[in-house]
Amino acid sequence: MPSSLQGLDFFTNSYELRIAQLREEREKGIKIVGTFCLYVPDEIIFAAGADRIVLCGGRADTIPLAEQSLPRNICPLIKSSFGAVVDACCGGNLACPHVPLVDVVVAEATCDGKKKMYEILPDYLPTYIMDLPQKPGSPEALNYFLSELRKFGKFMEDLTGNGVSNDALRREIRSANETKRLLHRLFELRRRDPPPIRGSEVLRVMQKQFFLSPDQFRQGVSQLCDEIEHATPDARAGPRIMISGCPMAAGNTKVPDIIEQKGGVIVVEESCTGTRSFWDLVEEDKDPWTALAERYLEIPCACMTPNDQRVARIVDLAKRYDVQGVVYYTLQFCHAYNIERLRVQRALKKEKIPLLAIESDYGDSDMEQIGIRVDAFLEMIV
Ligand code: BJ8
Repeated sequence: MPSSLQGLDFFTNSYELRIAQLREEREKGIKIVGTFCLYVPDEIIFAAGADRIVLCGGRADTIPLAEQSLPRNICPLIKSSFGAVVDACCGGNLACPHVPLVDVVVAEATCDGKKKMYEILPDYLPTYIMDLPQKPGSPEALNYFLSELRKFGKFMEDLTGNGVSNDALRREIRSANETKRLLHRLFELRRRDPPPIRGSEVLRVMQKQFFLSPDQFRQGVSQLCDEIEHATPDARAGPRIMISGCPMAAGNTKVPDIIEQKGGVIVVEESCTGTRSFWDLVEEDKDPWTALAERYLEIPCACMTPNDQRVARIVDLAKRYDVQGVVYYTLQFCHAYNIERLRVQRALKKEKIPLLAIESDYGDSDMEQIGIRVDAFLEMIV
């Protein structure tokens, strides 16, 4: 069903503009950084005068190429991302325009699959790897991460020839916080009954957050919020659903599309393409490096241990959005999110909120089966 929200067209139409902008920047010598994870602070990249795009792959067509080098039984996001790099760097024809725009990849030590893929990436693109403390709540974690951020800042200075000053960092922290506040405004509107925008539409917007420039993205979200606040929404009756789990990179909308086709109403997503990217702001009134280190260590990613804050966040969001059921989404072979499901399920059970676990890849062979399970779940919770 086509959307009645015209503000969504902005995001579709801005794609070519952004590609042209990035090409122009490269011609002027501005460095473009490719990243794969929320843990790499955009604020440092922008403060150094560089630009960034996120290279996480959500497309299925780049996977066979990746499987020529990587094992088949690893997460599709890793394979899709790697396949796009190999294709672009070896003159392939899959027309992924993002990779050739990138001067360098800034990667991060998160899950095993990504870490090992990053060891092969330098065969194709210059790669810098930022380390992360695996126990972010430990007393040593903050200092360690702070030193990693400073090293990364130095790397960016050497790459661009620009200093990363505290003033520039503060400016970028304020800018990123502005984006986060706007997303809070959009997500707040989704608490309405019925919500004024579909979850699959919000996901497509959120995916653009990782591609558009901050200014472009804010313009689009702001216009969308203005429109929603003044529009009469289409009636959307059905059980209120939260999706929680792995990120859904651009090109991957399979599960939300199925949930909505079956009559579920998605009201919030606890993922890196949902609340995890914007929920917590960076403190603006302290040393900017420390403020960044503190905020980024709070990202509730299942690669970290223990990850109590994620479990608490999910319960909190479920209550806040009057959620009637949680669809727990794991990308195939993502052990971190898959195993953490158990703790999430127990916490939700205490609140009498049912959970449906779906593990899937980027193919379409399981669509019918997922549809049957979603159907049964929705019937159970109404
Ligand atoms: S902060 S979720 S973006 S690591 S690649 S962990 S799906 S097996 S993407 Fe992630 Fe950063 Fe955490 Fe977010 Fe699993 Fe696949 Fe690994 Fe993945």
